[in-house]
Amino acid sequence: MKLLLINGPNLNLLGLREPATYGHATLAEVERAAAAEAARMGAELAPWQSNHEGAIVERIHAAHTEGVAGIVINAGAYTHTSIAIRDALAATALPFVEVHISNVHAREPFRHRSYLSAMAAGIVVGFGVDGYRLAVQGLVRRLSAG
Ligand code: CA2
Repeated sequence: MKLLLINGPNLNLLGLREPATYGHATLAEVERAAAAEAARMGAELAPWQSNHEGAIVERIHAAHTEGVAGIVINAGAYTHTSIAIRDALAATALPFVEVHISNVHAREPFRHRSYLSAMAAGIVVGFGVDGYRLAVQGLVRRLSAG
């Protein structure tokens, strides 16, 4: 079972800035932990990050043709703005879990709206970087259940 982990804009700064909101773990550490969780569950996870909306759209398209079974995505601020990323996820029809490190609902009102949530298999919000591991677990279980 091949999974794709997509992190969007500014998440390459994890562990380097704003630790009170986003924690101390680096993106590389988060990606390793998510891949290890996938392996523990018998799946294979490929991590990928981009700061560019169009690149994320194209990565989602490619996932479809690569035989990826499901996606874990933290689209960062594009969560709240990007109809293009929503449309790409809808077009591939791959199951995906939306992750947010912070509790977006306890933050500014503009973070309360997600263009992705209505189509997600599940959403993990506010558990810090542990959310990625929880998302992998949920996605593998969902895919295994058929
Ligand atoms: O809580 C989340 O995971 C967010 O997706 C993070 C986005 C934010 O725009 C969303 O509303 C919620 C921002 C990512 C910024 O990542 C940084 C990481 C470390 C230091 C600075 C920014």
